[in-house]
Amino acid sequence: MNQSKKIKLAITVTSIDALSKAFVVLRGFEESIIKAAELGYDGVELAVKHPDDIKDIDLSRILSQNNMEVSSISTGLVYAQNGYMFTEPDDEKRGKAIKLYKELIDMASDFGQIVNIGLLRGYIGDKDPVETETKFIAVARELCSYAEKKGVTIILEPVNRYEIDFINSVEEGVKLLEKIGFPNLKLMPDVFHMNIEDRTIGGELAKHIKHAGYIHLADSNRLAPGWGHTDFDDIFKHLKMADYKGWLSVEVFPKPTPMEAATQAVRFLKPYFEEYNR
Ligand code: LER
Ligand code: MN
Repeated sequence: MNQSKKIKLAITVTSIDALSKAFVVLRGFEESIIKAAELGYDGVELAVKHPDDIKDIDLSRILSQNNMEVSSISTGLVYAQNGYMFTEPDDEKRGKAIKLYKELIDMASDFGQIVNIGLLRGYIGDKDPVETETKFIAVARELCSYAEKKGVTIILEPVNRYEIDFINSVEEGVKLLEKIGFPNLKLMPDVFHMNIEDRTIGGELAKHIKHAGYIHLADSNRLAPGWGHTDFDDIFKHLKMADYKGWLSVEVFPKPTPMEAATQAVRFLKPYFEEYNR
C-alpha cells in the first residue's frame, strides 16, 4: 500500500463467531475488510484466538482486492477464550500459551509483521510480583528472539488498573521494555488507558516516542473519537512534533452500532491524518 504515508489508520476486527466480549469494532473478516476499505481505513487489526480463525478465508486476495493491509494481529482473545497467560505459574499451561503465540508470530510474518501482548501477559494477583515479572521477562525474550528471525515486531500494551494489575502506565511499559532489551519489542500505547494511568497523553507519547510501535485510539469513554472529551488536537500535535510514524488503530465499543462507531471514527480522524501526511 501507500508507503509514503507517515501514519495509517486501522480498525479492530474479528471473526463472526468470536466471544461477545471480544474487544473489536467490526465482525466477520471478509465483510469487515470490505466495509473498512469503503469507509477509508488503510488497514485492519485482526483479533484472533488461533491461526485457524483465518483458515477458511483467502485473506491475501481479500486484502489486495480492497487495497487494504493487516496492521497487526491482536491476541486479547487468546487470553479471553482459553485463559492462557504468560505469567501462568503452571509450566504446561504457560507452554501452551507460548506455543500458540509462536503460531501467531508465524501468521504475522505473512500478515502485518506485528503482534501485540495486552491482557495475554496475565496478572500478578496473589503471586509474588518479582517472580511474576521475571517469568514475564523470560517469556517475552523467548518470543522476541523467535519473532526477530521472522521479521516480526512484538508490541507491549500498557492496560489500565481496572483491567490488569501489571504494566499499567506507559512509563512502566518503557521500563520493562528496557529490561527485556530486544530491538523488535516496542510499546503499544492505548490513549484510553493513558487517560486513566498517565500524567498526560500527548506529552507522554512524545517523551517515549522512540519506543512506540503502534497506537490504539479511543475517546475518554471508549466510544469513537469525537464522542468523549479526549483532546485529539493535543495528541496529534505531540505525535507530529515527535515525528511518530506507523499505525494508529481504532479500538472502541461498537456503539451505538458497529458501523456508526466505525464511521464516526474515520470521519473524525481523517482530517488529522490528511494534515499529518501532507
Ligand atoms: C484491553 O483493554 C485493550 O486495550 C486491548 O487492546 C488489550 O488486549
Ligand atoms: Mn487497546
